[in-house]
Amino acid sequence: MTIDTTLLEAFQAEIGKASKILIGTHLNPDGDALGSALGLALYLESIGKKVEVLCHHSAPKNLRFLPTVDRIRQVPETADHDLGIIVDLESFDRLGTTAPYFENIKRLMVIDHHVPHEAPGDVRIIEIGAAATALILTRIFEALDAEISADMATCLYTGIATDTGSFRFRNTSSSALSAAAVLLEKGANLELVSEEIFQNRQLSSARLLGHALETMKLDMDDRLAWGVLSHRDFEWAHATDEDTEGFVNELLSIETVQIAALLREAKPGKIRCSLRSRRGFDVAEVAREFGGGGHKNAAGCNFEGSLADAEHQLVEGMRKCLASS
Ligand SMILES: [Mn+2]
Repeated sequence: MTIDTTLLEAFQAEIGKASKILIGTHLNPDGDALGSALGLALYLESIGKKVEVLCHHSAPKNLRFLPTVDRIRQVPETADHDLGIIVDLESFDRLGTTAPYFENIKRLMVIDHHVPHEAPGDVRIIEIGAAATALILTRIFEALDAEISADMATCLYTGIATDTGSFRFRNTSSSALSAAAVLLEKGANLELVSEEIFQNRQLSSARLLGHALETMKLDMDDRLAWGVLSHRDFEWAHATDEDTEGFVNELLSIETVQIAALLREAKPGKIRCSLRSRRGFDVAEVAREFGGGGHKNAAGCNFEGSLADAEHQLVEGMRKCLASS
């Protein structure tokens, strides 16, 4: 993957004109969202820019190891930013409460790899084929011959490692692997990232995972699997929504399963769904039917109201998807 020269020039021109830059990313941030935002902030500061980083939510437990993570704010400390850059974001409302700070900013740039629903911004660097936003940024920094510090490398490596499921998902391209190699050379702390992200399950999370697997439901010759976690289950396990990270992949790892979903009601009446699929099955389409989105093999959507209703609707959508592919 190489960055288009015109886009690279546009990136440089926008950065060149700006002195105060506001970076934003999506709510419920993952490793790519925060790794990209913080890595970009470190780069911009290294070339003398004033930078603030906003996110609707603060960093989840497993991402608190990220260098400079404490700088993330929900509200900017200063005004008059002359450029906003939003990363890893396909739709404006995913900025949550930070959206107003970007809506009225002088110039706006978007760097992302999702299938875009909306196309805000004056400059859009959107590479749908890229495994992670952090991969796009790594390629930009390489093309600009930028100095990549060890902290920047750890942030960017985290983005690529998490969005590729530690280089196991189908989006793991040769570009993702070679960028990871470059970042390791620059001092990315692979051991820290691996331990913090992939071997750091809370006890509450382990209990809830056990429950989700035990009560898992199967359909269509065991090709469809889904788990349902009610608010009561969360209370029983003393768990929060972030404890369910990765559960849906456990369902998809079952030999026969082609489409998997996890429905969870961490807060009463608010149901969040994660969808995963093997090649050939487009769960982003299912998610879009319910106002969500994502990638072909990894998507999500939300429901309000009864968990049983949400389950009924989502399972219908998944059945249709499985039958039509
Ligand atoms: Mn991403």
